[in-house]
Amino acid sequence: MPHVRKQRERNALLVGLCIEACYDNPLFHEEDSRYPQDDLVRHGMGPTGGNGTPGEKGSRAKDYHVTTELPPSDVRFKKSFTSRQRSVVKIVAIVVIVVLVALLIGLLVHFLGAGTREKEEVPDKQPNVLFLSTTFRGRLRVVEGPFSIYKHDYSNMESEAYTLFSDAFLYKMKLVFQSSKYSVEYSHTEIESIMSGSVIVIFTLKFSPAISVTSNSEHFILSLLKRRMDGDLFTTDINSVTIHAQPITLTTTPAATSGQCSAITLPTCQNATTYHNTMYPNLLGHVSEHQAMTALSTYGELFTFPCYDYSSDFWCSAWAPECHGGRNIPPCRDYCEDVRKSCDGHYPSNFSWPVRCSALPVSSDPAVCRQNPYTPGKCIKVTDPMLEGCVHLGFTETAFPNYAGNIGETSSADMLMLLGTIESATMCSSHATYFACAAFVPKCSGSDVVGQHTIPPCKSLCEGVKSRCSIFMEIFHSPWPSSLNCSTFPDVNDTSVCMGYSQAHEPPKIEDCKKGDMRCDNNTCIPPSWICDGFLDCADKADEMHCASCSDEQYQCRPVSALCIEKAAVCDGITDCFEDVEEQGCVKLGEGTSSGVVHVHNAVSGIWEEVCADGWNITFSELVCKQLGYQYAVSYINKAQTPGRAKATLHNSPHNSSDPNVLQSFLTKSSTCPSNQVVNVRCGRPVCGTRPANYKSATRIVAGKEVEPGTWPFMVSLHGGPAERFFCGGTLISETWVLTAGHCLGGTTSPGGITLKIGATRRETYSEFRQVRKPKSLHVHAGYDPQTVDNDIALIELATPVFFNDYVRPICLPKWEHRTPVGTRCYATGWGKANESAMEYQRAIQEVNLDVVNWESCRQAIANSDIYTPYKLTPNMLCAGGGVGHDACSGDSGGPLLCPADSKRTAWYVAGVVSWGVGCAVPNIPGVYTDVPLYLDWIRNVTGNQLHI
Ligand SMILES: [Ca+2]
Ligand SMILES: [Ca+2]
Repeated sequence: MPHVRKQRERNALLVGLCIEACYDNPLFHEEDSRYPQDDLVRHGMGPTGGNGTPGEKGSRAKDYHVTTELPPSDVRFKKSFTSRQRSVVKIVAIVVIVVLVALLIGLLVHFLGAGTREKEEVPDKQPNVLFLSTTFRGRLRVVEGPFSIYKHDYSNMESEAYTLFSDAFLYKMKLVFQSSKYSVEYSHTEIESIMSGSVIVIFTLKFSPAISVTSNSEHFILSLLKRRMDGDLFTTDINSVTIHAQPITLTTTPAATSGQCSAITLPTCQNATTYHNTMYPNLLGHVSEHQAMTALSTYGELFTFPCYDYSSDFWCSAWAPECHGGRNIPPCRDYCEDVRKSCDGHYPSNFSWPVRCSALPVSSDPAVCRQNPYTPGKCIKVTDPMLEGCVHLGFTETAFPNYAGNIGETSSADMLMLLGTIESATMCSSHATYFACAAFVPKCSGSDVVGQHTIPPCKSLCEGVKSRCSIFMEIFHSPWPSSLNCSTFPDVNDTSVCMGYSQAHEPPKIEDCKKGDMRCDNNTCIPPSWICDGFLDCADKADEMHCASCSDEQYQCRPVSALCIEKAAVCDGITDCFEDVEEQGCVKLGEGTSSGVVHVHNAVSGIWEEVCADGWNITFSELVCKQLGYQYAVSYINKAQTPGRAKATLHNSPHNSSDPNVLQSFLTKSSTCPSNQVVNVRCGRPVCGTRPANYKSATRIVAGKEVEPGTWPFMVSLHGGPAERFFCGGTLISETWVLTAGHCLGGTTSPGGITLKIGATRRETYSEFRQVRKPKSLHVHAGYDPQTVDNDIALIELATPVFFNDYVRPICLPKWEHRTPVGTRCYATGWGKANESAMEYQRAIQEVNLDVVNWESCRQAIANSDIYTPYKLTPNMLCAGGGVGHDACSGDSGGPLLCPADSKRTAWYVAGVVSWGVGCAVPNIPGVYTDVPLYLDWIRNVTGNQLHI
């Protein structure tokens, strides 16, 4: 079942990812208070703190909802094979495995010989295996030919004579075995010595893998040598040829079988199988549990490697075999073959399949050998602790294969954990877990008499969950299983036919608002501080209605100013409100793009008036472009005005006391335009990194660090699925390009599932400044590695360009190869959690001041941290922060580290992309960012050099 393996590996990867930080990606965290994290989990160690016995099944996570939990074995696996001793470990492992394999086969066979020989298929035709060997030691005397006379130089392995002899002899041996039945196993010959007098060669024949030594095999090799070494170069004295296989031995000799069954106490196999008794020596010859445990420290991987649902059971059946009637029972040959088919070739490199299945018995008698516990279609109890959640939902009995093709609980639990994680992290669908249970541990019903069958999830449930959650599965590199085809499921409100119909058809849940919150737009909660604050947060305007003070003819200065001004004073070029907010956003080109007919806003009539071309010159064009956030005007042309449109005409000079830098100062409301022409202006190159709507005023105190609309006009929020669930941040770098983190897109290939919101600081609510866009294409850096999070950077191209205004602006890219100097005071901005234990993402953008930190000291701080993280700082990463309480946190992923582009801190560039960290704001441990200046070439290539960087 190769697809099972792939799935498991993917999920192991996913799980590895979860544990390996990505702490700042909400996908890797739960937002729901039902599932509080515990300390150990948060520290990435898994529930046992990493101290559990390797492969200990009992130590697996109890609550699959907690996203960072996973079987600690997976972590350990990763750790053991990512250490610097990797290659040494591998070599040792291979050597010991070879030995163990040999023993396994040898002893199993030996064991069979003792107990079940009569059950073997062809007992009399197969000679008894004595033992296994990789080495045969032999000697022979050369009696004729050019090498038959001893030369003194034969004692000197450096000599020409020795080399000549050796080459010829080894070549001859190769020829001998090449055409024999050992052509595959034969590896090479080594000359131990050439004895004087007559030429006597002491040599060893090497076989790999080990071959079974029977009296026949020794005899075969002997006669092969006698026969084939006779003639041409090396005529041998037939009687001189001897051969002697070297048995592979244990360091300790197995004790005699006691014949006493006792309870399994080996933790790895305790409660991991359906039997409870074993006996030592086991089938591998370990004489005691202690010896078996010691061996397990090397071979734990065999038990936990995610290649077959029952591989743990299989290895237990050798390590702590079922003891029955005073005898140990080996696994059956078919069982061995099933595991081999799934696992062989999938172990870590060079960790090859270690068992010769053909040495195992074939029988359907459970007293002879242990059958594969996988019985297709048979109802079994759900027992895996990871599936407890499903048991609670009533999925107590199941049968495999399930609806995704998994054949056991382990791989099913992985799928369940994935969907549970996604559900709690993104709230994509409140039925995701229920669906996962129905699909992965489907309810089994019926009996032996009437026939057993599983009940599938209903089509509507399946389709609902798929449409809402599959985008997040892709991000996790684990796309919706192709075998899980919703359209094949029935859809009736009858739980004996399919599960989850009523859930799929229940009305959408009304979100519970916090105490003091106001509900608007049917299902949006608005905190009290956003009510009557001058910013529309409800599409139905409920939050800004009945806000007292101003009359209908008046304009309320915002934000949170009680000042009322006459509407005629809006967009008149004269400051009336603090920070002249009423003079912002008064002009636009066309419908809001970088070119088009110049419009000015008339607050009294509420309409946009076209500006009359009479008196227009290039200075006005420049004025308009600068006002709109562009660096210069490219051109302007006059064009006939559309009949019936309202218009504004130019004055020769601004009104008294008005701002000469805004076009509206030069305008007067008029209905005449003698030429009947208007102006069409085209602006060039947006000003980047500025924040025209960022009002830092002593008159206003911002609670906490929440920023107001317009403060960071480059911020983008990424949302997934039809419910548009927030999951990552991003930064606008041009009208059509958004920069984010590689891990925010992960394995996503379909842009359709993602929605981007630009210009809104409040991520879930309506905003009049918000521009919503769909991606046209996604570009994750080709070097992005989910295992190391190196090159954690991605670009999203928007399907339609955004309109720049005071609330939507591009950020500057760093100057070419300009590495941000250590000590630079920057800002991290995002919707991330206020702290690690916070349950919810921030409703509005938060900002935090951070200093860029020296790379090497950051590397050391992370490496020396008590808190486990499998990531290492790479040269592509930048560190910032490390002060108490100052850090990016979960949910900030993909968002920017913004550093000042000029000494006055009036413009900003994106120095980093929030990537990962050790916890949130752990003292002295900085957060880690993708070092953007290193990726300018890449950005240039992907965007087709449209960004003028
Ligand atoms: Ca409001
Ligand atoms: Ca004014």
